[in-house]
Amino acid sequence: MSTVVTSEKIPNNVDLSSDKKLQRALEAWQPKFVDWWKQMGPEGFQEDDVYLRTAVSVDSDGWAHYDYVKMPDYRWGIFLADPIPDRKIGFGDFMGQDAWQSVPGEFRNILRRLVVTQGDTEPASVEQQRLLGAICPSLYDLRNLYQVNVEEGRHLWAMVYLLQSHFGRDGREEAEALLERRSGNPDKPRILGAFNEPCKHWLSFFSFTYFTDRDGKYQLLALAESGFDPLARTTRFMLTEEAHHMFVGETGIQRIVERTVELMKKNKNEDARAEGGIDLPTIQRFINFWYSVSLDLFGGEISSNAANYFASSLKGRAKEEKYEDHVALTQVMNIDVPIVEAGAFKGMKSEEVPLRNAMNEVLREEYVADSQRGLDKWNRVIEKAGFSFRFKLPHKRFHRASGIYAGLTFDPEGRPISREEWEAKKDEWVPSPADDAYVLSLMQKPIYDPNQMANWIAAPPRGIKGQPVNYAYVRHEA
Ligand code: BYC
Ligand code: FE
Ligand code: FE
Repeated sequence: MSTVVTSEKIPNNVDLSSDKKLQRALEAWQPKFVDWWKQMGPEGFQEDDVYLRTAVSVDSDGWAHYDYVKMPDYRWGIFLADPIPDRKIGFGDFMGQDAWQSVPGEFRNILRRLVVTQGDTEPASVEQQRLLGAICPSLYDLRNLYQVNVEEGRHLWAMVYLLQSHFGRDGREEAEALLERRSGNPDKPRILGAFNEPCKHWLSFFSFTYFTDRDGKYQLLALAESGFDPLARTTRFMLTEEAHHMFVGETGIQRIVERTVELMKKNKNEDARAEGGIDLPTIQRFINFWYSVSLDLFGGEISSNAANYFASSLKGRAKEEKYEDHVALTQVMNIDVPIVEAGAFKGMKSEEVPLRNAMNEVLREEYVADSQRGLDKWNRVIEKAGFSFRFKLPHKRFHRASGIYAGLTFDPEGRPISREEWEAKKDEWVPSPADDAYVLSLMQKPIYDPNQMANWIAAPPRGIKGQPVNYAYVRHEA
């Protein structure tokens, strides 16, 4: 078991004090991070006590400590999962060799790029969510938002640790740049599409934590297989925290659905909006949006980058051990590719793609199956209430902005449609400005009384860490 030092400026289990140069570099970055947090982190609640869990070790029982903290004083630490003795590389061209403890020179650039891309998403999400406190449905939810935010901050630390400890001067420059890009800023945007989309209200927040954090889960699972052992160990521990983020999304939407069906029963026209709730078709549109932008995050269906990552044993498949073969040199995957001639869509054809080039699609398929589980649960709530509406994940081709379907128009069933038809129907399928305005209008009055819950969402069945639901999870003077 690795020793944990929490008394230092930067809590860690990587024996930071034995590497003075690295320690100085990280201690120099720390105040810049806190400045970024104060400027771009949660607005309006930085002085409040928040009931948060803080990672203090990587022990499977009791890795976290719960207490009130002011967010800028959160103890962001560096924690790597315990090493696996004599770990061997489990896939790709270097399969069977000893896992690397330092960066292989020939892969330095692509590995840095993977680490930077992962790292960039973490502060981006905090930026996207920074204004949500002012429209929160309860103190319970407010606390969950901030729990997610501080942990995304810690995930940034995890990647910055790798950059500072293994990539020399370029790593230090990348660590600075991670604090300089801004979500949604056209001059210095975050790297990946979904992380520049505005997250204006809590329906988007819950959809984001359900769908976009789930991309995080799959990308982290793929990186947890990495032959570069420090990356594998840090992502393994990040996954422990990630589970809560998806829980927040899944239960958040579930509670909205519970409340919606209650309001529908109350209304003689089964009209949830008339009762100040969020109607099911609106929820479906937000599912369509955040699911499709999250599908984009997996990268192109046919990707030489993905083949390179796999070949160089840097990024594997989720749970590589469940596959029989780990080299992927002889198999193919059939992918439906659009035929486009002179800019015009002519139909689809199935193409055999060498498996290594299809690794993004392999990971995306797992993500699709995992995403369905939440919808099944939400649908059971609707079914039990006696309504016939059911949520459905749109087709993988729907509303894509990257990969082979980008630039083409498909309906939610995946049928090709004309651009005119898309324009005429899109407001039924993805949220319109009017949907955003309606949802936001419900949230204008934030709830800071521990005994209250907003009208558009049901109370959770239980509180956090054995505390009651009406606990003062955030001590906020309204
Ligand atoms: N938006 O070969 P391609 C998380 C770029 S989420 C914009 O198709 P590749 C979290 C791509 O960079 C997990 N650009 O894709 C969740 C490439 O650029 P170049 C984040 C995109 O490289 C919630 C070009 O298009 N972690 O942790 O195989 C809250 C063609 O690339 C997008 C990772 O992503 C896009 N959506 O795969 C907080 C893991 N997609 O070469 C946190 C690290 C692609 O033309 N990243 N491009 O300049 C990777 O593994 C890969 O970079 C990707 C892309 C899977 C993202
Ligand atoms: Fe994260
Ligand atoms: Fe997350």
